[in-house]
Amino acid sequence: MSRRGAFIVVEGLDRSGKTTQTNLLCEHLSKIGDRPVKLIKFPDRTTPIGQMIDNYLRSKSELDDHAIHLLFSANRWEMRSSLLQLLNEGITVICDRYAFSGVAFTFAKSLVASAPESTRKLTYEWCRTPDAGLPAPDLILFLDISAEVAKLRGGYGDERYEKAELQQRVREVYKRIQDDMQTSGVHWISINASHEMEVVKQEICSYVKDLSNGVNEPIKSLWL
Ligand code: 2DT
Repeated sequence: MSRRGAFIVVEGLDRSGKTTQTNLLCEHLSKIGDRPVKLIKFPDRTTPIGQMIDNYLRSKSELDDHAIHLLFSANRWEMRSSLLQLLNEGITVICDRYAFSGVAFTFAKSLVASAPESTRKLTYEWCRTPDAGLPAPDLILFLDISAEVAKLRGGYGDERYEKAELQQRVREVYKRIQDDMQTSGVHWISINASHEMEVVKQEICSYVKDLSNGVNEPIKSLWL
């Protein structure tokens, strides 16, 4: 039987160069691999759920922190069957943000001192639960950057989560997720994204070679 496509997730903080690197990675894998490569992104703002998320992120609507967390997860669940189909057709899938962003951002909100009481009571486990059972990636590339370097890159944009304190918390939660993933044997690679674009690209490319011609193992599920 032919090999299924690899599922590669790129995670990272704002200003880490995630979008640029994701595009470069797609180009690279299309060149070196023997199969098509597709780039997907979460949140997928094009669906009705995605539009609710988009309105929330652009502060056009208000939602309880639990409710928006569940919408982000629902936005992944609504893509589950098409994602599995792509992988089973042998297509390599690069995914810009996934369930790890879900946990990192929502749990980070609970650590911010000014958060509402109900948000401060959110637990790490509660944040993970809605995504349990989704397809697990074969590789997670985490683009790491400090708050100081992010600031030097021109500060944050206008969206709701682009604030220095929250981003600092998000980074801490990503580290916790990274530790959990490593103990469960998931392939999580942390990349210093404060280097030049080309240097970061080369490092990323060095980790994906084995995945460029597909994968022989079955697709696993979150959280392993
Ligand atoms: P982009 O700037 O990459 O479009 O992300 N987010 C994302 C969450 O809070 N939970 C999630 O599950 C996902 C996928 C991260 C928009 C913002 O949405 C946040 C930044």
